[in-house]
Formats: sequence, C-alpha cells, structure tokens
Amino acid sequence: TSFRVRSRWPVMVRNLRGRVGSKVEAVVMGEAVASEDEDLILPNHEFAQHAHVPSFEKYLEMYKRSIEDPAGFWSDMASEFYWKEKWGPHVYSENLDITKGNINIEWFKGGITNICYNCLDKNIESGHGEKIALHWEGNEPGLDDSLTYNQLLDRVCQLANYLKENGVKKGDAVIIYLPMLMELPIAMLACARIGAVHSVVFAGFSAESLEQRIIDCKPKLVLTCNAVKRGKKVINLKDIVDAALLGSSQNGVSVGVCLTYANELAMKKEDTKWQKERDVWWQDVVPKHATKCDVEWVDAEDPLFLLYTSGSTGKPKGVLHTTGGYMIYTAATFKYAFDYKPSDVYWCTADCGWITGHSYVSYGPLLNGATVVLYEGVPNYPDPGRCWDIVDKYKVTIFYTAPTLVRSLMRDGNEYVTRYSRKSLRVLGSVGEPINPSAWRWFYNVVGDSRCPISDTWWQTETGGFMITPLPGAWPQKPGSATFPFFGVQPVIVDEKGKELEGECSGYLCVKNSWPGAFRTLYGDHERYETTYFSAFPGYYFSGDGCSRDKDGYHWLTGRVDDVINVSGHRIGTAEVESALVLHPQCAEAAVVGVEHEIKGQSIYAFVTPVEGVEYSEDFRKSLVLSVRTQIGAFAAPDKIHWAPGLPKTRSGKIMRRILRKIASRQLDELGDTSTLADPQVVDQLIDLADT
Ligand code: 6R9
Repeated sequence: TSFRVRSRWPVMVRNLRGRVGSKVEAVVMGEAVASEDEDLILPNHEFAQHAHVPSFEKYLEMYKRSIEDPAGFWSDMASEFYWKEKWGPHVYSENLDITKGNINIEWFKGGITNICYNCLDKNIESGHGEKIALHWEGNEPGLDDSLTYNQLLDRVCQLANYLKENGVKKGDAVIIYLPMLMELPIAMLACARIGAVHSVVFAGFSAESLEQRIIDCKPKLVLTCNAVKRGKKVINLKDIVDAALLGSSQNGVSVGVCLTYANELAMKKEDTKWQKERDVWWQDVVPKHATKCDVEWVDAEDPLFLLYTSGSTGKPKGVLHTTGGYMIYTAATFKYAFDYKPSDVYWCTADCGWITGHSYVSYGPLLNGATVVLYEGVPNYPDPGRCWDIVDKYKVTIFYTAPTLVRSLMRDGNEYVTRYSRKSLRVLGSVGEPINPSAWRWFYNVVGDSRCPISDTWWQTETGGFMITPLPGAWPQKPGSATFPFFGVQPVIVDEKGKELEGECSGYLCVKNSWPGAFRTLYGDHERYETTYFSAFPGYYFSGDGCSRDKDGYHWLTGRVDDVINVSGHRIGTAEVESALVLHPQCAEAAVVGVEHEIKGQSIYAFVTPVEGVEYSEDFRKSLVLSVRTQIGAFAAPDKIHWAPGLPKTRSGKIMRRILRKIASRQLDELGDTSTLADPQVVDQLIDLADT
C-alpha cells in the first residue's frame, strides 16, 4: 500500500478543520513514497508503525473525542497519574467571555495531588528508581555528572526540608536565580513538593529586572549560586543578586535568606562577596537535612509557579500556572509530540528560566520518567560541533531546540555536524519562533539525516504546553508549518472584527475553549489578564500572534502582531526597552521596533531622540546600550541606535511605528501615507541619518 496523499490528504484535512464532528475519511498509511508536492515530507513507515499516534486517522479519532468530550478525554489522561483524592464533579469549568463576567478557568478542581510526587516518587514506586533522571553536562567538555530518580528525590527532599525549616510554607513564593546546574530543577521540584510557588528568573536578567520581580512576588527566600561559566565568560551572579536584594529592601521588600550554591569551578568561595546575616552556602546546610520529606498535598488549582514574561507594556507580567491541569497537559504534550518512549534520551537546549525549560526540561519529561540531559554551557563552545558531541556522548534520541540555534549552526557549516554520528537521533523539535523553511530543511536533512521528523511546536508561556504541533509519524510535514492542533485545542483565525475565518485564510490566532495547561491569571492583576488576553476578541483567548491556514488546513505562524519582539526566541516588549532607554539622563525619547535578522529572527532597532544640546557620539551610543543591559539584560540590547532629531507622530502625538519599521528595514519606497503626520519632514531627516 502507498500513502495516497495526492487524492485524499487535502480532503481529510479540510474535514478536520473547525468541524471535527463531520465525516472522517480514512487515510491508508503505507510505505513512504516520494511526494509530487515539494512541500510535503511524508512520514516514515517504520517510524509511524511504532508511534503512539500512527496515523492521521488515529489522530482524528482522538482529537474528535478531545473536543466532543473534553471531560472524558482529560480524565483518562489524568488517571495515569497519582491523585490522593479525585477531582470534584466537574473536570473543568470555564468562562472565557469577558462580557459574561470574570474570566475563570479551572481544571480538576477538588483533585488533590502533588506534581513533585508524580515526577519522582511515582516513577520510583513503579520500579524506575535506578534509571538516570538527569545527565548534567558542564560548560567544559569532559565535566559531567548524573542523578538517578532515587538520587534526585533525595536531593529534592533535602532542599525541601531546608526550605521548610526556614519557614517556607504552602503558597509562599521562592525566587530561583540559577544557571543550568542540577540545582535548578532540584529547586523547582523542592518548592513543588512543599506547595511553595517558585518563580524562576532567567540568570541572564539584570539586577534591575530581578529586583522588580522580587518586589512583585515578595519571596521568602532567594536561591542562587555565586557564579557560572558560559563559554569563556565568567558571570558573577551573586553580585547581581546582591544589587537586586539591596534595591528591593529599599523598596520595602526584604528577603531573609539568600541560599547560594558554591559553583567553585566558576568562582572560589573566598572571592564571593558575602553578607553574613543573610547569605548561606547551599553546600553547608542542605546536605545535612533528611533525604525524606513528606509531600504537601495540594488542590489541582493551587498555584505551582509564577513566570514573568514580556508584554506590550513596560511592566513584565507574572504568568500564573496551577498544579493539576498543568501537570496533565505538560505530560501528555511531551509524550505525544515527541512520541516519547521509555528508552529515549531527551535533550532540550532551553534554559529553565523560560517556559520551555519549565514544561519541557523539568516537568513534562520527568512526569514521563524520562532521562533528561541538562547542559550548562553555550551551544557553540568550544566549537560549533558541541551539540552533536553531546548528542553522541549521551546517545540523545530526542533533540529540542530553537530556530536561532539551527540558523547559527547552519552558517558554521556542515562539517561540524557530519563529523559526529548522530545516529541515535529519532525526533527533532523546534520552538520559540517560526522556523524558516530553509533552516527547517537543513535541520531535517543535515542534522537528522532526512530520517527524523521535526516537531515544530507553537505555544507560549501563557499556554503552559504545546498548542499547535506535529505528532511525529502521524502526518506529512511541510517545512515551516507547525501543522495541526494538539488534542483539546481549538485554534481559530479571526479578522480584525473578531469574525472567525474559514478555509484558506490569514488573521489573528485565537483559541476557543480552555485547555488544562492554560494560565489562570496574571499574578496580582486579574484585570490585566482579562483585558490583555480576552477583551480583543470576546469569547476567545487571543495569542498575540498572526497565523495563516493553507488549503490543506496546515497552520503557518507569522509572528507577533503586538508590540513584542522575538529575539533569538526570547520575548522582549518594545515598551520595556524604551523605558530602559529613556532612563538614560540624556535620552529624551525612544521608539523601538523589530527588524528581520538572519540568525536571531528579529533584532532590536531603537530610534533615540537626545535631550536638547546633546550630540551624537560613540560613547553616548554605548552608554544607551549599557542602560538596556543593566535595566533588562544583555539579551535585550539594541543592535542599532538610530539617531532621531524627532519621531514621526500623528497630530494626537502617537508614534507611527509602521513608518519606523519601514525605515529600520530600509523599505523606503513603502513608507505609505505620511500626510497624517504632525511634521512629515521628520521622516526625511530620519532617512538622511539612517547610516550614521
Ligand atoms: C514557548 C515560547 C511565545 C511566542 C509566541 C510566538 C513565538 C513560539 C513558536 C513561535 C512560531 C513556533 N513562538 N514557538 N512562533 N512557531 N513553533 O517560546 O514561549 O517565550 O512565551 O514566546 O513565541 O510568537 O507568541 P514564549
């Protein structure tokens, strides 16, 4: 039999779209045959045969049930985990329509469980205690370590006991500011074990950003380490934490304890600045605690963590995820989108400081009892072959990364890849931004030897887990398309009036109905949650992304439609960068836009108006960039500062970013109508100054 794509595939998918209840046609899955259509990469028969979801037909059957009977579908998924008490009569309840009162999402309410228990104890009880949970690969080649599930549980319990001894109770916040050491997932799990709410802050954020987060969530404790080596650079994290804690205490938020892991390979203890009454060395106190720690049983709707992310205003938002729904959703998405099997070795290159590291370095994989590789360093150190060296060393089978890394390794040349075997690889994954077809093909052909399906997973901090993603083996792939919705997810594309579009279309990507992994609120600001996400298109969750759907029903993400820039897969709000720039005493006004960048996807381009009398100079440019680095972090530094005697504004004073975007990308013949500007001459001035 052959896979009759040409005749039946588009029909199938058309039936799926929007109305899954309609007639479902069968696809005959057979030998992978070369497609007449350049754009279709057919599933490999061998792979599909052993996949959890072996065919599109099976997907449709499961998807259909997940939409028609979400309660039954998700209860079945949930019953694979341990619940001390089963959830109440309603598996879920939701109100997603702001015109009908408060937005309110609940899953498995009344169910009593613990995610740390399900990650560790449950796997140990089912006989996998001696399986490796974490392989840790240090920045320097040759430096490594590992922990079995048994050992990981011991470490988690010791830290959990320490936290309890220091007064951390259920519901208390704990800030974690750690690089990719094993202590990072250990810290997250220890908090979860005792019902504390962790807030991991990516260890690339500046003191100012950390301070802001500390002031917002008022943690009982901060967990950090003295320093870390990334590539050849040593980063003194403790100095950053010291500055943040000083700043927060001046703003009335004092943190009693700063538990500091001594990472002596990066910096000696005696070189670390120390405040005796507040700072404690991790290694001095944590190992003294018992390796058993009772679980704090929590309600499915009790908070699990807060993760701050950028939006279109200056203040980062504290995205709040709760326990039960998030647990089931990360576990199920991990299992199906990577076709996870117990023999897999999984490596995700994301840092636990971002949502990808929460859901798909820590929770999703561990809930499935997986062996996870954690890498401390940078992917091109000591050379651009490092990733494949690590893949061969640990026999990695599932490799999950970001398009920006794919593009940068692609530029470094194939030899760095082909000198390694990579034959363990089975599934590849991509996340963070749209993956352009040429990078997709290189990833597929060169890294995966045209053998491994790519799961291009579209999702967000807010969604908790994958929303639109291929299920490897189940259907043909199109390079650059995230393909179809995960179980239970109903994506819709709407026009600017909120009307749902049918068929081939493009517009704003929204989601109908809730799914278990959805965030429940923005910490301390439910109103902002409602207005940001649910008021633009009443009745839907609005993602902030643009999307089109092709004739076969495949989804193509086109990037943010709001004032958020995606730099190397990191979300940065233009307003955040602008406020960092205007804090500079010589900056009168700033406007920031994203421009296309070959490696990073987008880069930050800033228009800056100096205060009267200040002239352009290289030193001034540098100090503006420094201002962003210290206010936010190095990853948000603008690549270009464009000198702007004035900014194009409407008569009512609104900056016309549309024009700035065109100037930034040098599309000068596409400036459009500038007659509504208060001072159209500004545009000519900006063009004249473009290359200074
Ligand atoms: C998981 C994560 C979310 C934003 C999102 C979108 C972009 C993420 C993508 C993708 C196209 C993909 N994005 N994955 N765009 N295809 N596979 O990255 O979360 O940091 O919150 O960013 O990233 O624009 O809205 P987060």
